Amino acid sequence: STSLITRQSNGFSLNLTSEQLEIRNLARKFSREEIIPKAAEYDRTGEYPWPILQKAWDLGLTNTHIPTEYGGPGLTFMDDVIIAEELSYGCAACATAIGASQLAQTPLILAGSDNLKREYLGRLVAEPVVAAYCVTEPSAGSDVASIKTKAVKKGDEYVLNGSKMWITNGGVANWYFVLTKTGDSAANGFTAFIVDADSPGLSPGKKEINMGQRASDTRAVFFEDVVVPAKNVIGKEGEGFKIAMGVFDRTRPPVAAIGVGIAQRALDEATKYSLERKTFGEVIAKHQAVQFMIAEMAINVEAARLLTYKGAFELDIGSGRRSTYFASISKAFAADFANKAASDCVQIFGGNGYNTEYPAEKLMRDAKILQIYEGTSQIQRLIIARELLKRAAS
Ligand code: CS8
Ligand code: FAD
Repeated sequence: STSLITRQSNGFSLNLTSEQLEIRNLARKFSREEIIPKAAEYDRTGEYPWPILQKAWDLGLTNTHIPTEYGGPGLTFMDDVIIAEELSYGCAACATAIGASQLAQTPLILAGSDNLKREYLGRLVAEPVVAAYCVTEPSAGSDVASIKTKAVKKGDEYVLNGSKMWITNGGVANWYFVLTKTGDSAANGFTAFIVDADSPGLSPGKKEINMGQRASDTRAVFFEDVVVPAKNVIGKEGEGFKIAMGVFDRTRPPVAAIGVGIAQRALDEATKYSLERKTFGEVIAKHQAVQFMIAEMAINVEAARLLTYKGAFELDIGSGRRSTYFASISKAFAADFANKAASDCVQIFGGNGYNTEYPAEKLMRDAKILQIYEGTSQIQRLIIARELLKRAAS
């Protein structure tokens, strides 16, 4: 893959390269033409947006991190956040369905054996199927180290028992990344696996009916004596926790990008509406209180996008240092601001903003989960403070 650094050898630049602009235009056109017209209907029915995913796959807008040696496009994180923003501008549920599959691929790309990569990344390249990332459990979300799903080694196999909760793509995945507990400490007591969806004993629960992103497929996933070959361990036994944390460092900037997409859409819809709607004899855009809400949205959209690019840039420079700090800063800022922007968009639409005939309320429902999944806004702050204090103390 072409790294951002080699593309921008003149030093610091806020210009997108011609290649990045091309990628953005492709994703933008797709989002405007194929996603926006159908988003409200998918939201209403909760149907999984397979036709959209299929077309995104055809265009090369999914599986972007899969390296070229495994048949993928090997794009950069910068490319990825550009795509994620455009897709979520159209519909955040579609961006999440695609993003969750990329989340599941990341541990494999990061730490999987060549054979595992060939097999499981290969499937995603061969046809438009998706994967899922199973960490959270009914009694453990923020506190990953307290998960209970067990993997017990028997010869050349492991037997998995336990249940996962809130798994995106839980009912539609071809394979699952699964974090299990195999020892005592966070540092070396967890083991990560790739598990085939058709493994006997693995069963997804019912589709959860959520507040927003309703076309995204969220389910519990149950494991009852599921036999997994030892070759499906990612990395080595005991390395799972650190692999999962390393994955979040790489997937939080793309989640931030979903927030930027929602916020930009909120700004655009609010601006357009403010120039149409009249009160007291003039368009509401003439009222300073409305202008200030729009200006505030613009300030924060720009800031959220820059922080997201910074998170991606830190990953693309590949210096080997942990990019935990910027990943969490971008995710926390964009997630929190997307909620403010969507709420202000509803406000500018007035009563119409509260109604499903207009796009504003969906943005607000879709934004909320960004403060919860991939680590809550509180957990991002905990991580940022830990990173900061660790540096200050050293
Ligand atoms: O529990 C951690 C945490 O991140 N919690 C949040 C959980 C979370 O984000 N869940 C998301 C689930 S997936 C999801 O929601 C998908 S949404 C749908 C898809 C959308 C796509 C668009 C924590 C709170 C950060 C840390 O927990 P602790 O138990 O306090 O662990 P620590 O003591 O900090 O660390 C234990 C060891 O791990 C090492 N570590 C920690 N962070 C990292 C990173 N990289 C590598 N290694 C790491 N970032 C740490 O150093 C410890 O090892 P030592 O050897 O002891 O030094
Ligand atoms: P809890 O951990 O119980 O937290 C409850 C509240 O307490 C939160 O406000 C939290 O911020 C706060 N809190 C907890 N600990 C602290 C602390 N130390 N300091 C301050 N505040 C704290 N998980 C996956 O593994 N894969 C997926 O694909 C996936 N997709 C999801 C999709 C959806 C739609 C949803 C709803 C969730 C998804 N999740 C997924 C799970 C998600 O990551 C968790 O819900 C999230 O990490 C929070 O965990 P929890 O729900 O158990 O909340």
